[in-house]
Amino acid sequence: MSTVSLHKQGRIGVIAVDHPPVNAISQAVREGIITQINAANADDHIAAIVLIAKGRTFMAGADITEFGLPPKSPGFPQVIDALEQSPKPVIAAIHGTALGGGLELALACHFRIAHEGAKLGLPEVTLGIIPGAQGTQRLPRLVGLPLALDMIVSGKPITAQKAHQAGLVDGLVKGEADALPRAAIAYADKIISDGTAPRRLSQMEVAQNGSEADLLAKARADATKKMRGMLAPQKAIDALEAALTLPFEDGAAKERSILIACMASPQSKALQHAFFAERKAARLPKHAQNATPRPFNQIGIIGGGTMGCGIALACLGAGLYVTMIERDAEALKRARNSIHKSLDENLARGRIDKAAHTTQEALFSITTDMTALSKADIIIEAVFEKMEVKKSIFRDLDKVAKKGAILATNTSYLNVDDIASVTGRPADILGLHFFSPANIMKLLEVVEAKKTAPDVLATAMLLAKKIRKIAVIARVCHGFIGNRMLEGYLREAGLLMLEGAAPQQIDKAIRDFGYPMGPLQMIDMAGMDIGYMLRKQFPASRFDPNAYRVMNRLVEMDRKGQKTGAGIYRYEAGNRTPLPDSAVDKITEEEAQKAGITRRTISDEEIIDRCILSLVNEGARILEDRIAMRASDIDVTYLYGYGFPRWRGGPMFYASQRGLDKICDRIKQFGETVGTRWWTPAPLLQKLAQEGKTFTDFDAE
Ligand code: 3H9
Repeated sequence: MSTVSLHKQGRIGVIAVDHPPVNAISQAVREGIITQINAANADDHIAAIVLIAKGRTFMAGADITEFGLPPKSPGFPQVIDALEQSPKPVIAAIHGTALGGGLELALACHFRIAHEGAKLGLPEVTLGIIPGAQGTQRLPRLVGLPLALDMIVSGKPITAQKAHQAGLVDGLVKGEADALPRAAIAYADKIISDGTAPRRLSQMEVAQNGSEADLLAKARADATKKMRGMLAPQKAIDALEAALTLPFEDGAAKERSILIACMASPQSKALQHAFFAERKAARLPKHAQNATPRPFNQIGIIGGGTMGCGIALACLGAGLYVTMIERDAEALKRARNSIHKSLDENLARGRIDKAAHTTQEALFSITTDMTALSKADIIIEAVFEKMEVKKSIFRDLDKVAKKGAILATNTSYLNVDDIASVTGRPADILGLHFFSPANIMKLLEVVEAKKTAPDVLATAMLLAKKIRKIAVIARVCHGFIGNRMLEGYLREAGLLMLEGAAPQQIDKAIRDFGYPMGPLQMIDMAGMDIGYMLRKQFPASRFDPNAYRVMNRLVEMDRKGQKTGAGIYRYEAGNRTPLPDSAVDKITEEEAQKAGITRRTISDEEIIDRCILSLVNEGARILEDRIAMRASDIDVTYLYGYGFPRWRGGPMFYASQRGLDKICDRIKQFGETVGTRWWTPAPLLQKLAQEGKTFTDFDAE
């Protein structure tokens, strides 16, 4: 079967692209479309042409795997020309998603119809580039500047309905998806009988009313604020401005030169890495690849606190039955109210409709009777982070759960092998580490314990997909991937404070690096007492004696963070803005003196390197210990669980991009200035640096 075929249906030539899984516009697709357009135009029996795609979607964009490789002919401009210049009318018939280059090809066609379930968008900025197949020039000509700005700068797709209202598509096809080919033929037939001439968007002008300069300025300001640190959105606005001020050909040339510059940028490489890393993370390890997931539709959740309720909401949203267990009537009432309140809020904010609200209410039940879990397929324990409490629950579960049920713990630090060992079914046990709030946060660490069965792992990954989480597989160690690395990051923030950097300097430096918030703001938000209690559970020798001096004192003064109105920062009533506090400065100075530390001026560069390179160094150990399967999994963990800036690709990609030799040297430098206990390069890092390799090379091997 050829990648692009042409068949005739009456007077219509149907060009069908068939390039699974998403009909990405590879060289073969580009060549095929040109060949078949020429063939259709040369055929006297064909009066109009339909461009359609087979499989689950219309073309989802340029083939990203070709990026960075030498260009292969024919390029996009030739395909666009062939479509737009066709003397016979060309109609794009869209189902699934028309994204990026896919939508740009559709815009080069003379008319567009779409199935009602389709989505249309130009998501290039999410890959650090701009639409480069004249999308920035044609889209505003068709739908006007405001919507074009919205779609291109945000990168978010719009629904077929909205596209229809805006004139982006000329016809909307209702019913089953297989109605589209018939509707496309009917539409083309009508174009022929009406004698409608091809409509070429490049020959139109962008409608203008004098508000354009303001719109562009607002878009630039919004992008600076909402897409902090990202270059592509600003560049996309430049290209859209060209559509207003230049003739089509010149605007298209400007777009192309911006695209080429963006393609070469470190940001686009990082964002493309993030795209593929996210998809790679979903792949099971070899030993589980042939495992058949166990069927599931009933989820048990033990514990109705913030975490348990968040997990329940995520499961309800996916249409799963949830039975929640609470320990007494009062806790039960609180958890039930919390679930109903959240569902009501979702309804009020338009996140779900009335039917979904009713369904989700009906899917939920709560009781204090553990035996209600006897039918559950997957049971997730989400109680207090204490080993003895968890073990006791798993002993009970072992008695109650049906044979073959999967028993998961939502621990964020504790040893899952130890928890599994108290049951007679360790193969059915694994960790599912959700991040709070669990109904919102995308990351799920799936922790494979020593005895976890392959089909249990496969089931957990399927559950993650169903509840729309980005799952990363981790193995057992203290804190798994994410929190094990976080320890060093927070340690350095604590030490930097003691050594002389003000909290606001530390947080600003990390925000300027691209995080949404700095480490100390984060600690205040999460509550300092959590770390305080957790540290008490482990031997003091695993922590730096100075890192938590200030935080410990603050907790002991009942300054736990935002929730007590004061922590590392102070907060005014009803306001979450962190304000500097001289009382904390005083405590810090006292603690530095006790620790024998002479405070000094610290540069932002040192703050960034100490916080970020501590992540990288521990990440290298995690990789070496096989806690993570791939460096890119560590990146995904940090992008989705900890706010690491996506346009930097994740800590491991960032280090690779900077050069592992340079990273190693910097770590050794810190070893000389602040001590070697934490600042000795991980053996894997040293090895890769010596061999001139990157973490990406390590993944590829
Ligand atoms: C562009 O178009 C530039 C233009 O302006 C022209 C410049 C000249 N290329 O996501 P999934 C793979 S930039 C290559 O799991 P879903 C993906 O890696 C592009 N491969 O499926 C995965 O591979 P594997 C603008 C691609 O159903 C498999 O397909 N377009 C591409 O959850 C399945 O993908 C975009 O940014 C691609 N373009 O979601 C759209 N897309 O199985 C990017 C996917 O080996 N794509 N693959 O892991 C998407 O957003 C989603 O894939 C989509 C389907 C929503 C389409």
